[in-house]
Amino acid sequence: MGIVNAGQMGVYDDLDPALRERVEDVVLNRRADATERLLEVAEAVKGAAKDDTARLAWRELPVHQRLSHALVHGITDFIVEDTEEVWQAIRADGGRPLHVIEGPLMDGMNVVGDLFGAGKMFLPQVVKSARVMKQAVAHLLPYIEAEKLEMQAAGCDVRAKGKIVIATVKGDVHDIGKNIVTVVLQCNNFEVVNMGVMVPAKDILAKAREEGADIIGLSGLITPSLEEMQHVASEMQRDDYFRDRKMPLLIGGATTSRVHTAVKIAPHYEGPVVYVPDASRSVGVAQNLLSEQAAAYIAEIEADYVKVRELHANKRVTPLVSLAQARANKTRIDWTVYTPPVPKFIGRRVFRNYDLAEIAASIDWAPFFQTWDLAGKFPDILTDEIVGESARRVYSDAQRMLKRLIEGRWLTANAVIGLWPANSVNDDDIALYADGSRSTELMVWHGLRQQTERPVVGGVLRPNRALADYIAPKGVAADYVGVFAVTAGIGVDAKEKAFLADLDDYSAILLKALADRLAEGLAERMHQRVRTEFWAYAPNEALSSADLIAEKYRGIRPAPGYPACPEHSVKGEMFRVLGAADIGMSLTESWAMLPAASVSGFYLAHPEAKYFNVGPVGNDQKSDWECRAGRPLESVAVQALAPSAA
Ligand code: B12
Repeated sequence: MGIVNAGQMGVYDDLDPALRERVEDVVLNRRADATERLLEVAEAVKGAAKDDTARLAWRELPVHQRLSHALVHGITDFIVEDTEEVWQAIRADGGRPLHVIEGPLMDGMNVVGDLFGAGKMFLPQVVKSARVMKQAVAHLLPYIEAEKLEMQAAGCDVRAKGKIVIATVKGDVHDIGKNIVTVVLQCNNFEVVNMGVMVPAKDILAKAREEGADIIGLSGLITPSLEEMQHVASEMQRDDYFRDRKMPLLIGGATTSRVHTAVKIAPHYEGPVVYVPDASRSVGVAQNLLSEQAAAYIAEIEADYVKVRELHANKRVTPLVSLAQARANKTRIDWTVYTPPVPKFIGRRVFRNYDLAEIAASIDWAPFFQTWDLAGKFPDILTDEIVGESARRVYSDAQRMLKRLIEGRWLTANAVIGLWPANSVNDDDIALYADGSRSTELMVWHGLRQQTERPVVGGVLRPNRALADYIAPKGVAADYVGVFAVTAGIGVDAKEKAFLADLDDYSAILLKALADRLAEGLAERMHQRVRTEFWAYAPNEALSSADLIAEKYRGIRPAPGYPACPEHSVKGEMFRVLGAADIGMSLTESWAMLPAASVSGFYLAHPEAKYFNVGPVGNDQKSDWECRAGRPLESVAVQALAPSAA
């Protein structure tokens, strides 16, 4: 028989696995020496119980300090009872439920804000604090609603401080950054209406109007979203509701920048358009825009953007060579001494329900910390003097969630790869063929070539590269390429919803960050298997995780959108030949992939294949590409040819 103290029950999954195993051995009578083995670890656990008492010493503090402690440390365990206690005290003094928020809760959040502003607290902790705040506010909501009804009946104004409608633009599916910004703004007392992803301009404007928003915020991860942001700005200009109010427009997300905002977006709208580089900056910007000194702040931003535009206009145009010259200076590869390796199979292969534990072993953790705005290399970041503690905590939370995610099969990971005969054609393109006869084209990947003047290094002129350079030209040798699409995002939405229903943004963001890591991990693992098993041009490759992350292997896996192949629309053809729909993947009108935690690309096997930046291309290349591909070349930097190359 066992006696359970319900007040001391922990989360089963959170138990130390070694202790849990020994307890289970006793409970389930799994081995003869189970009792002795449990006693062996009992002493250490007893110590931990003592530590717990110390850990809970803050519970002896006055309730206001307890709230502050809970907020700063992100502890939700007692938040409802403490909030209720404060509310009862405030009510007894004739106060309002809002005073609990504006008083002790905001005091606590101000401590959080100050620590964050001073660089003594980092994003993961702030999002955890926000979770505490949200739960406290949720507890107060019924009281606030009841009071609102009473006040409305008495004709009072119950409008909140500042309201921001925020959305990821049409065609884009990424929302971690936007969700982080939402949480940070909310815990600084802004009301945020988060519209989610893939939101068309007209819906954003309709919502902003309906909600009586003060500010609109847009987010986007991939380059096609930049054009959509311009479109939203133009639509705000066309609509006198926004134009007359000069409602501010905030711009954020991985591909956005101050220069792009100043040069490409702001000119489309008379109201203030402000680029916000990260979540920590969003509060100051929103506060400034809604403050009494807003006019001066806006004038400052506008003056800055005028300067940015001038600098941009006067920027020395990067000298370009003509496309013909660039082609004449392609990567020199001696095809007579190279025999392209032949894949073990030709065609596509589908991998459903990929083992999540196997993928987890291929995770590169460095970008995970970037998500949380923690700068540093992994694993050194864990012992970093400044962000180390924060990094360790969020990493340990991630490890714990990853374990639960794997054991509970929260997500489904699928992959599809294809290995096909291929040759470079028309200098810059890569044609994929259905079979070894190379008579039926499956698809053509229309490539872009570097057109900037190349430097001379060690007496040698650097080539004007295109990825097609690494594939044997048609008629020269029988070469091959691979194509892949992987996702680890199936199931994310349902689980995220559950976390959000629990007012747990921290876990929702953590989950998405893990799904992204798993997608990248699966891409890494499939590439490794292609090199060693399926194409098998490196069957004996034996690299450490660090060497794999440092890409010390032969071959590359360029992904459309990356600098060597910035053109996104090829994903349409890739998805068709791969039959990516079979594994639950699809594309939006801007070529973003669904689910969001997905990666797609090509495999090139030549030992000299490397990543590079295509950079700006000339109008001659643009028209040549459009002629070859039969569609417009969008979202790629195009500039007029320099006079010398004309
Ligand atoms: C991690 C990552 C991924 C993850 C997912 C990222 C995610 N969930 O957002 C995975 C691995 C899934 C991925 C996939 C792809 N990626 Co990626 N990815 C990155 C990477 C390395 C980091 C992005 C990130 O998560 N940053 C952390 C988050 C928190 O930052 P954030 O979103 O920018 O948000 C912050 C600020 O921007 C700001 N903010 C954001 N929104 C808003 C909104 C408002 C109103 C405000 C005020 C502020 C604000 O505050 C946030 C918090 O501080 C970047 C490179 C880089 N260094 O940026 C490439 C990058 C964004 N990816 C890129 C590409 C091309 C892709 C793929 C298309 C590649 C492919 N073919 O498979 C796919 C697309 C996936 C899809 N579903 O369509 C390119 C995009 C460039 C382009 N030309 O389009 C980048 C820039 C890499 C590069 N150098 O080329 N990617």
